[in-house]
Parts: sequence; structure tokens; C-alpha cells
Amino acid sequence: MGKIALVTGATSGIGEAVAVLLAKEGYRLIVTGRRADRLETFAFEVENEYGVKVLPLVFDVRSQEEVEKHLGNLPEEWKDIDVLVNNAGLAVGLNPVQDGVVDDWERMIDTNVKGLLYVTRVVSNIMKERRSGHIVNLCSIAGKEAYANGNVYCATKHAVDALTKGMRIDLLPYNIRVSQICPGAVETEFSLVRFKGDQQRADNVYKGFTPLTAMDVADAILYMIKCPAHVNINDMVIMPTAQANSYTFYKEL
Ligand code: NDP
Ligand code: 8X3
Repeated sequence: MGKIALVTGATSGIGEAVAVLLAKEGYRLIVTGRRADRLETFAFEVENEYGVKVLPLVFDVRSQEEVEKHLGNLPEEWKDIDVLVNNAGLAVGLNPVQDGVVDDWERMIDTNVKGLLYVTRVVSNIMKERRSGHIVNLCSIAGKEAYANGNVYCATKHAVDALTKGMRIDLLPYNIRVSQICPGAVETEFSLVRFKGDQQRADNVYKGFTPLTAMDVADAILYMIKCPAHVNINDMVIMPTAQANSYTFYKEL
């Protein structure tokens, strides 16, 4: 039986890509998200293609009750989680703070900060008991620097940056590695979600330069996971070559 990896937000983008790479490595996968149809298709295809077992769990990370119901009651053969990729997250809206939409703020804070905490609380206890495990948090360049109109999204990712550091200290006695990755622009469904389904506005974000792909980021995460047990990559910032920081791009339009 292979090791077990839990990837939150595996219905698209970076989460889906890292889940595929882990399946190729022989990991059994627990994949989560809210879109049941996508998770079922993913599970069917990955089991057929790579011959590993996949457990799809449909829940919203914003609900502590749902997180605990699903992850706190895993079937015996799925309990020994070796790797957690805390990936589920989103940006909603891009407004100056004075025009902020409170519901957008709450969705980001509840998903990116509280959701990550709910999942981590349950899984870190499993890892603590086993005295082994690796947690990889999806932060962002937005967790390192703020950019215009990114206020609350940037704040949630700065929170992830702080939580990664705190988790690493708290979990140190239990042989649990805690890493984080901070990508710049990655072309996924991220901008479509941020702009609430406006495909044209989403496409414009990636015009005139070559953004990272979900697979570029997944490759880097896999590198972190595959490091020898005594090596931990604390933090990795990964950018498109055409992006210098969170707000400076070289675009050929
Ligand atoms: P996608 O929109 O493609 O994927 C986001 C994933 O998160 C989906 O699987 C979605 O699943 C899941 N998700 C969102 N909200 C919830 C929720 N409430 N409960 C459960 N799952 C949820 O975006 P990315 O792949 O780009 O984003 C993945 C992570 O990477 C995020 O944390 C994002 O902040 C971060 N990131 C992205 C960058 C980018 O430029 N794309 C750059 C830096 C970091 P579902 O909708 O089915 O619930
Ligand atoms: C997503 C990247 O620069 O749009 O975290 O915030 S950015």
C-alpha cells in the first residue's frame, strides 16, 4: 500500500495537478472540493490511469463541522495521512478597500485562513500521533507583498505565511515538516473565480506574457515532498520569468 496524500481543492488548477503527480508517484489520494462531479471524474480517471486508490470527499472547508465530519472520521485504511497539501483557496473581487464587498472579504478569510486552519487542526493531530508527516501550504506572492486592490486577498495570504511559520514551530517536536510555496501568476480558474465568471476579464490577466502553469507549481511541490526526510524546504517563491514581484510584469501586448 502506498503512502497517503490529502490534497484540498483538487477539482481544478494547482490542487488537481499536484494530485496527479502524487498519483504517478504511487500515493493513495484523498482529494477534496465542493464540486462532486469533478472529484468523481478525477477519481475514476486517476485510478484507471495510475492504479492507485482515490477517496473523493465533497465538503466546504469553510465549515468546521463538515471538515471534522469528513476528516475526523476517515475509514481505517485512509487514516495514516503522510502528506497534506493545503491548497483550497480563492480570491474574490479586486476593489480598493473603501469599495470592498464584505461578502467577498468573508469568503476569502473563511476559505483561505479559517478553512486551512480547520483542516490543519484535524490532520496535524493524526500526524502528531504517528510522529511523522509533511504539510505544504499554498501561500502566494500575495503573502509577501500587497498590490493595488488586492488588500484582503493579500491579507489572507500574509496570514498563511504567518501560520506556516507558527505551525512549523508547534509541530517541530513531532517530526512534522511544514513547507510553503508562494507562486506568482498561475493560469488556472483563479481569475475566473476572482472575477465571478467574467471569462474575458480573466483571460486579460494572462495576456502578453507566459504565466506559470498549474503543473509548474505542482512540480515544485513534488520536489519539496520528495526531499529526504531530514530536509525541509521552508518556503519557495516561484514566479513567471516575466513577473518581477506581485505588481511588476513585462508584457508584450
Ligand atoms: P483554482 O480556482 O483553479 O482552484 C481552487 C481550488 O480550491 C478548487 O479546487 C476549489 O474547489 C477549491 N476551493 C475553493 N474554495 C473552496 C471551499 N470553500 N471549500 C473547498 N474547496 C474550495 O485556483 P488555483 O489552483 O490557482 O488555486 C489554488 C491555490 O493556489 C489557492 O490557495 C490560491 O490562492 C493559490 N495561488 C494561486 C495562484 C494563481 O495565480 N492561480 C498564485 C498563488 C497562489 P471547488 O470550487 O470545487 O470547491
Ligand atoms: C495569486 C497570485 O498575484 O494574483 O495568489 O495575487 S496574485
